[in-house]
Amino acid sequence: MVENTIKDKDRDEIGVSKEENQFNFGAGKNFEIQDWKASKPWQWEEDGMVVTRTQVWSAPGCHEGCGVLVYSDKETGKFIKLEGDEEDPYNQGHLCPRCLAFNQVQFHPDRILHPMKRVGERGENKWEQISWEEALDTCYREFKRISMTYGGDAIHCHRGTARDNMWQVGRLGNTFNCPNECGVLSGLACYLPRVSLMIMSYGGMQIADMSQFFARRYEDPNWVCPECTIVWGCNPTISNPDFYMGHWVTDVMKMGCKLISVEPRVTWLAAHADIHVRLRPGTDTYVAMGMLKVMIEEDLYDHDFVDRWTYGFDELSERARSFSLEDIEKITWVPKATIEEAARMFATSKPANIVWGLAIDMQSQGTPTAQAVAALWAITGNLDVPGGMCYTAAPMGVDQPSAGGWGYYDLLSEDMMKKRVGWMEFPMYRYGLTQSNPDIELLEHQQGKFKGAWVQCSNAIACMSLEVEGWYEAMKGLEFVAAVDIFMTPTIQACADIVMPAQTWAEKHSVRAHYYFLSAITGSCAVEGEALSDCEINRRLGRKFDADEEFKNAIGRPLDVNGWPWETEDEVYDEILKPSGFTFDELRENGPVYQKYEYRKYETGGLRPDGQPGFNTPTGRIELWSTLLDKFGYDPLPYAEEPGIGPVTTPDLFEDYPLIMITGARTTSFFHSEHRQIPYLRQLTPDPWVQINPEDAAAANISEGDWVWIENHRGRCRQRARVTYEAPKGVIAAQHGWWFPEQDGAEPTLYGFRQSNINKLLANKPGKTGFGCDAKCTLCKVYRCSEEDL
Ligand SMILES: Nc1nc2c(c(=O)[nH]1)N[C@H]1C(S)=C(S)[C@@H](COP(=O)(O)OP(=O)(O)OC[C@H]3O[C@@H](n4cnc5c(=O)[nH]c(N)nc54)[C@H](O)[C@@H]3O)O[C@H]1N2
Ligand SMILES: Nc1nc2c(c(=O)[nH]1)N[C@H]1C(S)=C(S)[C@@H](COP(=O)(O)OP(=O)(O)OC[C@H]3O[C@@H](n4cnc5c(=O)[nH]c(N)nc54)[C@H](O)[C@@H]3O)O[C@H]1N2
Ligand code: SF4
Ligand SMILES: [Mo]
Repeated sequence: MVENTIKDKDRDEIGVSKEENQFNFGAGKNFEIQDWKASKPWQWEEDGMVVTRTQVWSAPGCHEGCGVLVYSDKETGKFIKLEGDEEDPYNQGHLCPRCLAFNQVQFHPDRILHPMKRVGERGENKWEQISWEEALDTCYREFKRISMTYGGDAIHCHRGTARDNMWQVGRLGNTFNCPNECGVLSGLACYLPRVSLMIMSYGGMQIADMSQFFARRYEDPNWVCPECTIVWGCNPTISNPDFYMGHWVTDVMKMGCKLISVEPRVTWLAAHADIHVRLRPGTDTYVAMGMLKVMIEEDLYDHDFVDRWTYGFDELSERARSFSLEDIEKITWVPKATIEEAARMFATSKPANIVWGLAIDMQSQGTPTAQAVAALWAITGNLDVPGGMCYTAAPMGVDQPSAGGWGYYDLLSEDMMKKRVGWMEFPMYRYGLTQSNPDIELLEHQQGKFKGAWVQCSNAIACMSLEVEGWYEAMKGLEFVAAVDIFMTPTIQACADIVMPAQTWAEKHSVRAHYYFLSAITGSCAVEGEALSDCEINRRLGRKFDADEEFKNAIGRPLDVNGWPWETEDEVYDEILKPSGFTFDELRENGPVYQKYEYRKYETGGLRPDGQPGFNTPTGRIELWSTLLDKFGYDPLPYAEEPGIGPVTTPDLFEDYPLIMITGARTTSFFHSEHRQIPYLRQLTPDPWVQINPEDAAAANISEGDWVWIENHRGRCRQRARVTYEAPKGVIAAQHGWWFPEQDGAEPTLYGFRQSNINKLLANKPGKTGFGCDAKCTLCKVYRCSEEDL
């Protein structure tokens, strides 16, 4: 057994040390670069247009950052069109409708083009254009006042889902002396339940290897095509989720990879799968435990890997054996034979991997679910092998700015770190993450602790918040709120005092540090109005605090400690890139730069800061029995429970609300709450829809296209019925993030954000570890809207 590198003292006090508490666990030290270079320069001229190679990352948002060629007018610099960059190894020229409709974003008449201040009461939709200086000075004055009067922890910095500006939100907050930064999604139920589990018991993050670590992709001789992949609670052909492209899955299918789909609906992938594990929503842990049981009892696991590299296999075996497949069949609706078949297919395919998704996080037992599913790839020896589940690295030592890894820890005192909401209650939050806990935050809001909010890239009340009215009231009651966005939103209308315009990706610079490559975002189009990049806004505001001796003395920050010491925006990027040896300009010249990728890093010492073989966990092994979960008082093994609300847990509610509800399955038309005002995209999906099985629809006298109420004990909203066998009998699937930019922005309408808001039916209720929430498995009933309702 190798020595423990995580320092117990640090962990017990405020978490782990700065170096260890980074997202980039598993970073290799080898910064050798792959022998590949884009054949085209970063910019050239063609037919009176300037063509620029860049990456799409944020505003309008997306997780991906696909490679595109942007054509702009040589004279005016105005955006003309874009094309997928076929040379880009990541998306290989593919584009979604959202990128193809980008011109309607760039030139949309509703874009926020100037800083504005509220002139009427909150919610009156009365705004007056102001200068940048006035906007930033007001923010500076107000956040300084709040921080000095009530403490920096009376401010909440709202961020949205992963985009380039995530770290900027946190760092700006730290500059105000604010430790609280997160999206308001209950239980941080987007990827982080999985990520935190992997960091704690696997010592880093793994992702299914579809050759994306190599610039030459499928052609690279080091890569091996998986023989089987499980797509679990994920719909990547639509969502391209979390730095993953759906077409990679269909590419390997064409090369012969078998597919298992663990999915209640008949998605395209489920319909094309070798095995469709059509489970009841929220019962994933039972399915995973059943598969583990079969693999262990039929001796289908990798003995060599398990013996040498894992910890707690016997205990896991005992736990898995305690489940009965007959019970699992009853609980999950999945025939015993299907579970056996899936377990055998996965365990006997070498290599095999799992593309997992949001449905794992969106159950209150997100942590044990992730633990059970990850154990499937661990005991079959699919870790860090070609075509398996591979450790990601901070490419060339550059932290992923999206994850917030970069730039923390130098501004907050240890005392302030301890005040980060949730860090004391939920110790797992201290591992590799920087977010506060939104569930406790909401309670503290309701007790009046919070006085101010910085809202950047988040549409909290229309999209992120499950407790919609709770967050609405909380944010409306604050003393000061400032927001940065590209469009007005219900959230901004409801609560903001100052609004600032953000640049789109076509207008700004940024850096993309992916799990395996670095690239420059070189937006070069003319800026619409007075928009600034998120980074520049934060840099300008942050520098006001840096220059304020009174503030620093009051909060006890040494005068020479500055959050934003850089004179220009590009200097920020040069700083981020420093470990790689590239400057921003050099990176731009080169196109995506791939670090040499090594497999089986646990054998060579590449996964641990001390260079020893093994994994970066307390035991140095993959912890199937987690020493850290145990230490924190949780069950160290994966366990299965019914969802918080459901036919078994709440039979009384089930009598009144007999349908199980999935929410938030993605569509290609929209990214979350965005794009509702983009004509091309709205045409694809004009109304919110809810999928309902034909038998359930017939029983409720609902026909295709009818407006229906979806209702439960918490509230109701209306969407249009899509009657389809895609939804299993007894289950509906409703969309999230809906508001109507065409409606009145003032109170009480606020762009109609309550009308179809499915989150009104959901509650803030995180799992025991503080991770996960039941957003994709609750109860409801559905009935037709009357004429009057419409
Ligand atoms: N019921 C239900 N609810 C859900 C989900 C679900 O599955 N079901 N999914 C949840 C998940 S996983 C997530 S991650 C959240 C997402 O929630 P959010 O991240 O809040 O959603 P978005 O609508 O993508 O982004 C919010 C705002 O950011 C703005 N924006 C986009 N890009 C930029 C930029 O570069 N700069 C700035 N300043 N603003 C920008 C957009 O215009 C938009 O107004 O929603 C959650 N809500
Ligand atoms: N076009 C588009 N792309 C997006 C986004 C977007 O808004 N629009 N959002 C981005 C964000 S922030 C995220 S987090 C990702 C999420 O992307 P994914 O991880 O793909 O998640 P979803 O599409 O929410 O759900 C995936 C599938 O889980 C199924 N499912 C529902 N409940 C359960 C269950 O209990 N168990 C199992 N096994 N499956 C279940 C649903 O039917 C759905 O098909 O997408 C990202 N990409
Ligand atoms: S919308 Fe599609 S093509 Fe555009 S960046 Fe996102 S995933 Fe890539
Ligand atoms: Mo997400």
